[in-house]
Amino acid sequence: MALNEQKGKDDIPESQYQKGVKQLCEKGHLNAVPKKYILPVSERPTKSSVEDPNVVKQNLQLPIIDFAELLGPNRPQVLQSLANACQQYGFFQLVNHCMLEDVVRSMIDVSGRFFDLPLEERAKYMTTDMRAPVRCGTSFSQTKDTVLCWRDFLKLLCHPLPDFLPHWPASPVDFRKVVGTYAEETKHLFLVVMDAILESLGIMEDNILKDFENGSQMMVANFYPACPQPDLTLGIPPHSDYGFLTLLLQDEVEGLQIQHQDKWITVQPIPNAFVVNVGDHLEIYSNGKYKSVLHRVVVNEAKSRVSVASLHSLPFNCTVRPSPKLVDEANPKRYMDTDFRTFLAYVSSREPKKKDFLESRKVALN
Ligand SMILES: O=C(O)CCC(=O)C(=O)O
Repeated sequence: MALNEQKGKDDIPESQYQKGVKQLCEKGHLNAVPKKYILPVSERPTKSSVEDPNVVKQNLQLPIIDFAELLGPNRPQVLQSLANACQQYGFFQLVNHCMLEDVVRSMIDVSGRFFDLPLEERAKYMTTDMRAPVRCGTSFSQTKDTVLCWRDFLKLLCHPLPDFLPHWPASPVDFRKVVGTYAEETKHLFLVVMDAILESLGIMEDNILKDFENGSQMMVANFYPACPQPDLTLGIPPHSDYGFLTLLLQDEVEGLQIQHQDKWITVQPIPNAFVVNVGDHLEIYSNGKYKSVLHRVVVNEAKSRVSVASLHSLPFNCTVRPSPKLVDEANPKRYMDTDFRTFLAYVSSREPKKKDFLESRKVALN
């Protein structure tokens, strides 16, 4: 018998939710979204601009940065496009990058196969300890969310790789090899893109690039099951990312939306491209010049979706502050210094809402 018939729609035991939304769908054969996932009307995604003027129906063409061009004679023009993208959208799509298509495809594939494993296998990695090297979970902030999100995730700490790899899942059998290769190549790509971003900010000789080589890297594989009533819930609620840059791979199913000029706009998946976004730390470091933009994930009735986000920042014990090169009398310091411990304490103490953390670091200017 279907789970929501067995217990009544609002009577699913809490422990069942903690096992994740994929398990809930498989056990429950759900034909309706359980109450625990139903957002208040004002927070629901709406389908079209007819229903909600804040949602634009057509897909947004994010600025496209051609990686090969960035490394060639047109670098100055590409740096200008990069600066425009980071200022106006906080997002761009990176195409023509150096990572082999096979590495990209295998990463999406092995992530899907991980979520296909029986619950008992995935449950080995379920913990609410935010510092765990491997953390399998569900929703956005599993222990704090009053309404749960329609997503399961696997978070992996990645750097230094030899320290963390032995903790990663050993199943599927090729998981460590595929994800390890992908993590290293993503880190390399991040360093090259970050170097260009520093140059686009006019910062050429800062030692920060050395720090990034030993910087933190966290990978999040997301699984969003098909949802019987996608208008009532979200895969991930509006949030910004904490680090300097996030490199996101999405499969061919759309779902990512970014806030642009007060509207939610869907990012069209481009095969083999990375969606790159500015995180809170880069907004702080650039003293507000580059924008860490709210984004969210909508789900759909027909297809499940897989994405993999790779979040990069300075080492966890470093302080992030506006670059002195971007602070002067005309541009006073707009953000307080911050570090990872402050961020963890902040998000552990409350239901993480929107850009709360970044807002909390802003200096009140007269
Ligand atoms: O699935 C996506 O497209 C976005 C994922 C995301 O925003 C996240 O993992 O923080």
